[in-house]
Amino acid sequence: MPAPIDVYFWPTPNGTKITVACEEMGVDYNLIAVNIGKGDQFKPEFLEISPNNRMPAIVDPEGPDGKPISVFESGAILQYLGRKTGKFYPQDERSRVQVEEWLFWQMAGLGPMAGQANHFRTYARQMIPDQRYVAYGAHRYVTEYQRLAGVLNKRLKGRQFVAGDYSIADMACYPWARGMAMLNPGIHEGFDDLQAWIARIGDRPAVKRADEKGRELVHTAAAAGREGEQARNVLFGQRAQR
Ligand SMILES: N[C@@H](CCC(=O)N[C@@H](CS)C(=O)NCC(=O)O)C(=O)O
Repeated sequence: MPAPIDVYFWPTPNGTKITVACEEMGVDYNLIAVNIGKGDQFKPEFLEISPNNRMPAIVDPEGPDGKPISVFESGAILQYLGRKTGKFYPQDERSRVQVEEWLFWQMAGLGPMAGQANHFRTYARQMIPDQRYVAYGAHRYVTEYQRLAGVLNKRLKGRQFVAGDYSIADMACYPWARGMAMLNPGIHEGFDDLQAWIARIGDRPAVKRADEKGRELVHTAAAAGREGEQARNVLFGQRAQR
């Protein structure tokens, strides 16, 4: 029996990619709460494995040559787990290239733009007095998110999944697209193929199990943390460390 992997996690879209992947691939894992609203991401022991103070990260006690390995960045973690298990990350070069195209498209586009859109729509108005910047930022990033959602919708026309069979590319894109639909009702209006794909992925038992584990983690007393203004200051008041 392979030893369980430690998953440093909080149930955000980037975190959920990894619990979904573990559930889908049948990887045994321990969840370790990184309450980002409370500042757990700055703990020295976490920074040792994730120097950018962001979760998710993993530690696999049985990495290459049987020795432990840590991995940060959700895209790198998905690739690592896909290679390790041989699942949802095809080996044939043409298929793999397609999966990587859409994985990197998510990492560099869909995720960051969705994150900024939510920031300007939800948090920025509580952070700075000059609302003109807030309005411009919200417009800029919501528009760009919708452009990307349109690209994904077009890609999904006549396809069940983003890149061939169900893959780590779907696992990367799904939590962001779903999260945007939940926070911004109507944002996918007219994107019927995207909406059908969100429903299709959300129906998968592994995705439901991953969501349930995320909810359970947040409800544990150990994971409870700061809310509101304190959490906003932890997340959005960060400056360069020298
Ligand atoms: N590119 C990184 C982004 C990770 C990321 O932004 N994580 C957020 C939560 S979704 C986080 O840990 N935030 C903590 C902070 O901002 O201090 C990845 O995909 O792993």
